[in-house]
Amino acid sequence: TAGDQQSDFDATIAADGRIEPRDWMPDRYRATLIRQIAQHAHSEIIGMQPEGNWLTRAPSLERKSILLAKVQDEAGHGLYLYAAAETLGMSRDEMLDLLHSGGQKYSSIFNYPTLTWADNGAIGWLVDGAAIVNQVPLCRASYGPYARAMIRICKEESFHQRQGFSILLALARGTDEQKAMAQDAVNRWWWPSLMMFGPPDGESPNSADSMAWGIKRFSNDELRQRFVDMTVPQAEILGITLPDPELRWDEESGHYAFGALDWSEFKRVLRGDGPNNAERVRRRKAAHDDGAWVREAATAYAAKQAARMEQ
Ligand code: FAQ
Repeated sequence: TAGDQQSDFDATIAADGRIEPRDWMPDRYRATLIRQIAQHAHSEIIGMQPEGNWLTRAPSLERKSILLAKVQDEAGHGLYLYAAAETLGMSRDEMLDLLHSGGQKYSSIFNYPTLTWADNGAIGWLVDGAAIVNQVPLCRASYGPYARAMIRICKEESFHQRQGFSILLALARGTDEQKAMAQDAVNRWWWPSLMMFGPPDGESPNSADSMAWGIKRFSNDELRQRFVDMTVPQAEILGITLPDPELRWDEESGHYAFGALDWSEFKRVLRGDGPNNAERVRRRKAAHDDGAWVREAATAYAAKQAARMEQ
């Protein structure tokens, strides 16, 4: 009965077990997972654009091959995540249509431009750094396919974070111009990277359910604080200043205190009004349209193989 199904589900969640695709689950649990996993997948593939912009201009062959591998990893993450979301019953075509029409979101962070080479360092260090802090707890999310995808993604993200740090470290040890370039990139990416964790806890409508269902394990503000605590000592090693005059160690709480985020900017970017929203979506649609022949060829090939198997 429906009551038995609900109590099985509740017992699995209470025991910190995993819900698998064929298990019964409440409609709202399914819907929130589709929302979050699709948004996450979209972020990975839209997130290829800012750094993809620098592939042809990387300063050395080594940096170029590292960046190429990193951007390809993001495509791979998108694929694992779309596959995980598909197990919940929404097709990839449908998710991509929703991305293109604005019916599903992608992370605010990818609506900012990459103006200099140092931006690739700031993205790796701060954006991938924030992604790791947010995603390590998701390796224990209650939905099996999502949690398993996250394990591999997190391993790759640590390489991404290290390569970003390495770019900034090289610049920070370089000429005055290179140091200034690194500082400028960090100045521009710091606050947007803090916004990746989502709105403050008091204004996070999805958190209560997601915490009760074991999808989220920590709140938006808790993870934001964890990221700040982790990043400040790394900035000291780089000799780079984080652009927050209120940033200071707070003995009492055992954490770094930091200044207020400009949530009106976050809302503006979510509404589609960030510096690069229009360009990101336009390029995504163009790439999708240009790839139509590949999808057609792959579908025709699969049909031919299937017909052969039947003979
Ligand atoms: N951007 O109620 P909450 C990466 C939306 S890392 C845009 O707190 P929730 C790696 C939220 O969806 C980036 N929208 O929501 C990489 C909701 O709207 P909705 C991707 C945001 O879900 C690095 C509304 O605000 N990572 O790609 C943002 O409980 C370098 C209210 O918020 C993930 O997606 C935002 N920053 O918590 C790739 C991680 N924040 O959906 C390439 C998985 C909030 O009701 C290069 N996701 N919103 O219309 C999560 O952990 C959660 O979804 C949160 C938001 C924590 C992001």
